[in-house]
Amino acid sequence: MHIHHDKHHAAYVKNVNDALAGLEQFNNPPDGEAGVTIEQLLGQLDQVPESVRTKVRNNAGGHVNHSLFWQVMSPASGGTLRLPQGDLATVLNSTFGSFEKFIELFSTAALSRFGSGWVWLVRDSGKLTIMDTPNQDNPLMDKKIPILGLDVWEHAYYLKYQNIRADYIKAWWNVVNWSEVERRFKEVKK
Ligand code: MN3
Repeated sequence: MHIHHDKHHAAYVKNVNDALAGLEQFNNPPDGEAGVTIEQLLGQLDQVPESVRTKVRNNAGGHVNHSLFWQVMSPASGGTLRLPQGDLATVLNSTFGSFEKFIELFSTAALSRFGSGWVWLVRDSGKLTIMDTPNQDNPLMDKKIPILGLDVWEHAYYLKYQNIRADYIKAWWNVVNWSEVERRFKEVKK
């Protein structure tokens, strides 16, 4: 996770800054305008010049994805120590049948994602759904709001789990920070 953060995530940050460096509209908004957050940028990639659009998509996506990823994990916070509570628990149960069923469906999506990508729990038109994205795409590119995300690129697990993605996914549930997921769920309910 240290290498993942210090090398992989850092590279996305550097690359998106490089890609946006010459673009005044994303760096120096006119007086009185608030500018564009990196999350907003993901929803308006069509406004990025075509010459750097793919680079911005991949690296802004990489930054936003990993920023969420670190926040939805914490040591000894998940697993059986602390399960989702409150409204999130209620909605997970009503949407997926049970918490265990949600874990099973999310894990299957994570295992089935071919190649590099991510699996997400998203808010979509008032509902919670599981989706996956290729590369560093983020649900915000499709107007969906992620509240939980799992990196299933090989770089996320190869050093510790080699090619056994299933073991990585299983272990990851032990460090999911449900308090943070609940906080994000409340935010998108507003
Ligand atoms: Mn990664």
